[in-house]
Amino acid sequence: MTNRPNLQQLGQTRSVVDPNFALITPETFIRTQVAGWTNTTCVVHIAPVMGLGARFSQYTAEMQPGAKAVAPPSGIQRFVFVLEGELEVSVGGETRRLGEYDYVYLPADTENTLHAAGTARVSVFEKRFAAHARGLPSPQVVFGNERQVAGFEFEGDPGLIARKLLPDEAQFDFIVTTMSYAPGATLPYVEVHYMEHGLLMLEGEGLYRLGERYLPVTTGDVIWMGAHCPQWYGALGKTWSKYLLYKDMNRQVLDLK
Ligand code: UGY
Ligand code: MN
Repeated sequence: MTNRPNLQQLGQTRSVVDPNFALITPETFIRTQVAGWTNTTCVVHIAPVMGLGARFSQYTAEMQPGAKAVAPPSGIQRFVFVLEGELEVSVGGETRRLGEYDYVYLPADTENTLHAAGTARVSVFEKRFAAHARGLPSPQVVFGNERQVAGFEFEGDPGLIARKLLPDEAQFDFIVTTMSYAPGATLPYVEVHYMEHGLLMLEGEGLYRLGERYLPVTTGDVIWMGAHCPQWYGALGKTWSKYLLYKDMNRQVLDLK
């Protein structure tokens, strides 16, 4: 008999769902099938069906050997980030192999397939392409590796490194970045902004301020932050922490619902 009882079995969890944010922790993840993905189980973390105002989806796809995914329905963009394993992306007559921390951005209405010969775990963000951006050139397919993206010091702090995984250009209506924190580093101020976020803790641990709560977070946790959700992070532990961060960008402010 352990003196550290498993509190999950007593109805306890670190997950919190609030009207303007959600912390969703792995002990509450539920696996399901998602249309367009075969031989794959998905954990859908964030989706408009939450009813809290999210305008994008974030899910983890666990691909089994031979798994495939076809492009999402018309009008939807997809960003895929490889957490573990390898997969092949076929798009524009070209097939590329992606490994750990590689990623691809697939614009809306672009024929493509994903295929995993072995097992792979990927983080996926999807967003309906914003109509206002249609006067601009279409966003192009983007491939990259997070570890090869040049970082920059966020607000001049060498302990807080940001990396932009997508071009910071007006035709893109969202961006994905990573934020890396040395132990003890923090966001320099509480942010309040009208853009929403989806976040996956990739490495390390710390304290996330969401609204009025300070919540311990660790690798594997997911966070949704709605518009104007006060947010701040402080890194704890003895290693750098890093999170993957979705943020909507470049839209007409009054078109948002
Ligand atoms: O740029 C951002 O919005 C970012 N610093 N937010 C965050 O880390 N919660
Ligand atoms: Mn922010």
